[in-house]
Amino acid sequence: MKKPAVSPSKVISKNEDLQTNREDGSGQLLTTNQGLKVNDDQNSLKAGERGATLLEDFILREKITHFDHERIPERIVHARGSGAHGVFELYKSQAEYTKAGFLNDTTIQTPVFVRFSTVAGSRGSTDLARDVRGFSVKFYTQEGIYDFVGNNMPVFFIQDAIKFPDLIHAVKPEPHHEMPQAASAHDTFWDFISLMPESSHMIMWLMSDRAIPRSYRMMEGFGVHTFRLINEEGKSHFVKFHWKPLLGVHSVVWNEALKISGNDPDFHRRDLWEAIEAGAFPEWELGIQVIPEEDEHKFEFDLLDPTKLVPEELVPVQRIGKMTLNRNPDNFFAETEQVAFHPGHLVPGIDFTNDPLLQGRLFSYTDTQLSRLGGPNFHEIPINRPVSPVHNNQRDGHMRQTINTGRTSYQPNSINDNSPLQAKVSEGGFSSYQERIDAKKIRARSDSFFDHFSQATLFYNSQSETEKNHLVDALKFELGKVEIEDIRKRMVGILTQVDLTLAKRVADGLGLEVPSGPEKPVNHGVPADADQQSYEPKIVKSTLKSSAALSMKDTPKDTIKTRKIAILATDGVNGNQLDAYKKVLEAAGAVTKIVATHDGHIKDDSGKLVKVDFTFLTTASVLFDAVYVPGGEKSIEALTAEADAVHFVEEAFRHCKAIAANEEGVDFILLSNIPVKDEKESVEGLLLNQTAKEFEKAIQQHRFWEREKKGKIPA
Ligand code: HDE
Repeated sequence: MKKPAVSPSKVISKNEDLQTNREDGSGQLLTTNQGLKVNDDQNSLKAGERGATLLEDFILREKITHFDHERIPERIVHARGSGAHGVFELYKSQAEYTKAGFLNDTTIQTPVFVRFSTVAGSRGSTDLARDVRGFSVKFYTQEGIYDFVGNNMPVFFIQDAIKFPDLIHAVKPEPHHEMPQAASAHDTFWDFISLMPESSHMIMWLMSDRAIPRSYRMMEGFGVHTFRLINEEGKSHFVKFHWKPLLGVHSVVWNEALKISGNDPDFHRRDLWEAIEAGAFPEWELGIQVIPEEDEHKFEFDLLDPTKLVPEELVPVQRIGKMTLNRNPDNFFAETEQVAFHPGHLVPGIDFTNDPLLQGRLFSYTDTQLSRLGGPNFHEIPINRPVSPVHNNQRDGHMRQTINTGRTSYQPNSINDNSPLQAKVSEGGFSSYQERIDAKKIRARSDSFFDHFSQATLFYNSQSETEKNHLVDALKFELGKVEIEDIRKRMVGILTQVDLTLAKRVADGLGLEVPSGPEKPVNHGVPADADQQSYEPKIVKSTLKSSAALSMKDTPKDTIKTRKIAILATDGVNGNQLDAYKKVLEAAGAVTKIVATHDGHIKDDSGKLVKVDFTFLTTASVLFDAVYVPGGEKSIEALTAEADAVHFVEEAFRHCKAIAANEEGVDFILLSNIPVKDEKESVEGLLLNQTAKEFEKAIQQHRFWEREKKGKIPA
């Protein structure tokens, strides 16, 4: 095993590093930016009390000028995001595969900063858009910054970086009227997709419930591309990176997502923030799929093709470490907005492959920061600077913070003994993996990149019945919003190549005939002089029929930690029942909230005051994971008279959530539109006069999809 890169006592915490830049005005006197104490921050300097304002007022000018320039361009993609600090701990040295210090030394806690995001929407858009989620992790390692810049889906829409601007232009609001915001359900997106069969696999993921996560804390992360791990001997292995959330992978339903967007567009941001504030630190395990270099061509697909995943049945995921997010940022702009990720921020022991999508990204990420963060010194912004030393001859530029001392800023030099000196590989110097390349310079796509459907089919076949239903509904919704009928038809043609039943179900929903196959020519993305035929998708059948890891069905369902439970109660509630349920649920780590007909406090049946968290005006069932209705004659009378209270349980039922009720609370359920005749009738996830422990077990299941089969209730 390699020697530890550094002893733990020497590890610089990012938190300490940031301390030098923190400012706290508590109890301090107000000053200008020049440190001048300000005497009057209420009135500008005028010629007389009612007089014109004087240009001389440098205090007013400084304040207004700063304000005028307080916005920077939002990210062209992934503009909407939320961040948190944490640590990464390694379970076992991976020296066999990589010499990266943070993947060798189990005694080091590597500081990380993570940013989750949606892709298409603007900075202020809803968290619940049907979209891919970004999953970026900045590791502040002892050998420099390593950025993992991934998504919550393991594949991508396109195979070559040159198509990225087209993809994003197609999904963003349409240029003539800037609509719709944060949504792919419009003509230009599906026009592009229907002409790009290579996106079929990603479309399956995007139309699945993975695109509407319950929480950032409950989604997976993927590096997407195949990367390389390089060990001390210089041997390379291919690797796919995964993040597996310890809370399991959970989603909301589409009808719920639409309503959350209105009720709390910050739903995911708030969820992450509140969990960390409450000390319920989100955790993910880092997984790797390692493939020996010799096996590069052993698969039915090309490892360099980012529209393909490596099924876990073929190469198991080894869990090698754990990331825990344990601290919220102090300041959103300084940290979450200014953080700059780049898949090209590497450490020795990790390297790229020739995936043509990855190769293009390696250009884009620095380039975009130049306009977003205003110049080449963005690495000096506190959140971006490494905890390891930086020495080079790069100088000057906008907003330079470092004061480089000495006469030389060039190399070779004799004046400063040639410093800073290049590092030998044995001293930790980075040296690119020496891959053998013997090829023509050519604009082309590899023949091995033309199987566009086999893994889309594999994904579809791996879904549970419920997941398939949701995927069909998502396609019917999205294509139903498309106005140009030819685009809808072309998409159904593409779907015939994924699965005929899928195509038929979507076509039925759209009132279309199922075509015998994709339109010809199916692919308009053909170079001018290329032979159309050679760009036709190849029909390859995957030998693997299904892969359990692609479904969310069997991911862990053994905890209710951080789940939000609404307790519907008002004056006269049965205090014993309320307390007993609260105790059990909170002991299991859930968060309970009292939702009442009025704010302030309610009085239970023994006269005890109970604090109200929300009224039916200030919250909604879609913001909770489960609902409990305790008994109490007066309380239930008032709730029955409150239409929003009845709607609350009906909607929770429609969204397949666990619902519990006791005594008079059961009458409340029976009076609602929830299809249950009496308390003896067994309905999945509906717990009438049962114990709080039973309720806890039900909440662990997250959702009771069986209910959907019996039809939706109006809610
Ligand atoms: Fe990005 N991407 N991307 N991307 N991407 C950006 O960089 C780009 C791609 C991803 O939280 C931008 O700093 C190109 C794949 C995340 O700050 C930009 C291509 C994956 C984030 C950019 C891709 C990603 C970005 C915008 C195709 C998953 C948010 C702001 C060649 C593996 C990072 C920025 C954050 C952000 C370019 C494709 C993930 C413009 C050209 C594939 C998570 O540079």
